[in-house]
Amino acid sequence: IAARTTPGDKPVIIQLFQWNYASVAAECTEFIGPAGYGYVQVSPPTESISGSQWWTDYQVVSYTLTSKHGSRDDLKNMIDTCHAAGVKVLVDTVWNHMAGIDSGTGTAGDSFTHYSYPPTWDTSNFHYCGTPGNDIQDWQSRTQVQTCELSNLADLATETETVRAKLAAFGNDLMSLGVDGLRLDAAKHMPTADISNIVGRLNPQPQYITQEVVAGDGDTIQGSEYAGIGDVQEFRWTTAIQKAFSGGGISSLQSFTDSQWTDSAHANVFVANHDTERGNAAASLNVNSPSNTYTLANIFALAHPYGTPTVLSSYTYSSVDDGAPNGGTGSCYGAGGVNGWLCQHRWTAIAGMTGFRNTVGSAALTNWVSPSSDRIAFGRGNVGFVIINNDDAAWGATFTTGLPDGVYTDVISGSANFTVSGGQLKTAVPIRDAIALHVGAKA
Ligand code: LAG
Ligand code: CA
Repeated sequence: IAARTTPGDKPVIIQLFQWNYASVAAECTEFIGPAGYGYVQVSPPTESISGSQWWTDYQVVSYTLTSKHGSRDDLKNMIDTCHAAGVKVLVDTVWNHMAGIDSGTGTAGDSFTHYSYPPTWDTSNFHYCGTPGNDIQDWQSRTQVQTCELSNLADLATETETVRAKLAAFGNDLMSLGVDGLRLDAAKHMPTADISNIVGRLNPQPQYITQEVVAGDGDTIQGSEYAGIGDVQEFRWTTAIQKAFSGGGISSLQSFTDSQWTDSAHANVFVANHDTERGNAAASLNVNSPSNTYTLANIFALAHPYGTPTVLSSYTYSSVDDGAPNGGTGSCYGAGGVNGWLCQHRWTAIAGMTGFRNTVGSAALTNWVSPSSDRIAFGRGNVGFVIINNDDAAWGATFTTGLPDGVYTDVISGSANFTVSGGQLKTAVPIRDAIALHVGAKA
C-alpha cells in the first residue's frame, strides 16, 4: 500500500472537503484529471445525523450510503467518472464510533438513540470505559484513548468479531463500488490490531490507506505504530511548517529527522486539513495566514520529498461549524473558486506544483541552499528546481539548479520564462514569492 514511488506516478491527493459527489465528478473531468492529481479524498458517504454543520458527517447512524453528499448512485457515478478521468478515489471512513447525540433521525431516515443504531448496532456493541461520561480524560492512557469516547461519540468495540465483521462488510461495500483507498478517521482511537484485522478482510485490498493519528513527541500512542497498515498523517509536520513559515525560519526544513515522526515512506502530509484550518487537532496555516505563507507552504509541501502530500480544497466560513455553501455543490472558475469555495486545487501555483511533483517523483533532494533563515532553494535530482523566498526583501542570486540548459516556464506563475545556462539560473525572486522549474514545463 503506497501512493508514490517513481517519476510519472501521480501521488498528489486533493481533500475535497464537503464537496457533494456530483460536483466532485464534474470537477474530476473538467480539471482534476487533466491537471494530474492522482486522488480525490471525499467526505464520509454514510448515513449521519442531520444538521447543517460539517461535523455531522462524523456522527454515523448507519452504513447506508445516503449522506448529505449524495446517494449511493451518486457515489458510484462519481467513482466511475473520476476513474475515467484518471483520478482515484479515497473515502473518509469512520470505523471508530457512531453518533454522539442523544437521539435523532439520520440522513437515510433511520432513527437512533445513543448506543442503539438499528438495524446495525445495539448497546452490546460499544465500549463503556467507566470514566465520567465514558469520555477520554487521560490522553496519555492508551486504554482510555482507544476505549473511551472521543467527544461523546459512541465507541465501537472493535476488538469483537461482530463489530469487525460489520465494519469489514461496510468497507467491502465501498470496495465493491470501486473505491481505491481509505482515510481512516480517528485511527489513533482504534488499536492497530483491530484496524489490521478489518483491513485484512477487504477484497480487493485498498491501494492506499491513510490514517488519522494526531501524535506529539512523547505521546503514548505514536503514528509509527500504524505504518504497517498504511500511511499515517503526520500532524507534527503540519505544525512545523506553520512555525517555520510564520517567523521561525524555513531554513530548518531541509530534512525531517525527529525519531518519533512517521518516516517519509509512510507519512501523509498537508499544510492544513479540515480540522487544523479551524484550529483543531494541530496548529497550522490557513487561507487567512498573512504574507502569502499558505501558498508558499503548499509549494514547499509539493516540492519537498517528505511524505505523500494532500492539498486541502475547502470553503470560507464565518463560524467554524458552518457547513459547505450551496448544498455542497463545489464551484470553481478559472484558477480559483466562486460562491465561497476556495478551490485551492485550481490555484496556479498549486496545480503547477502538482505537475512538478509528478515529474520529479522520488528524485533526491539536491543543491540545497539557504543563505538566510527565510530563503531556501533546492533541486529534485536534475529534473526540478524550486526557490522559495519567505523574506520581505527580494532575493537576487545565481542558483546551481542541476537542470539541463534551456528555457523553462515557472509553474508558480504559470507564465514567466527563465533560462538555465550551464546549469545556472540567475534571477531575483520577489518578496514572499517562489519560482519552480521542471523538465516537464519547458517554454
Ligand atoms: C476526527 N478525527 O479523529 C475528525 O477529523 C474530526 O473532524 C472529528 O470531529 C472527530 N474525529 C470525530 O470524528 C468533528 C468535530 C467535532 C464534532 C465531531 C462529531 O471537530 O467538533 O463534535 O466531529 O460531530 C461535535 C461537537 C461535540 C459533541 C460531539 C458529539 O462539537 O461537542 O460532543 O459532536 O455530539
Ligand atoms: Ca475506540
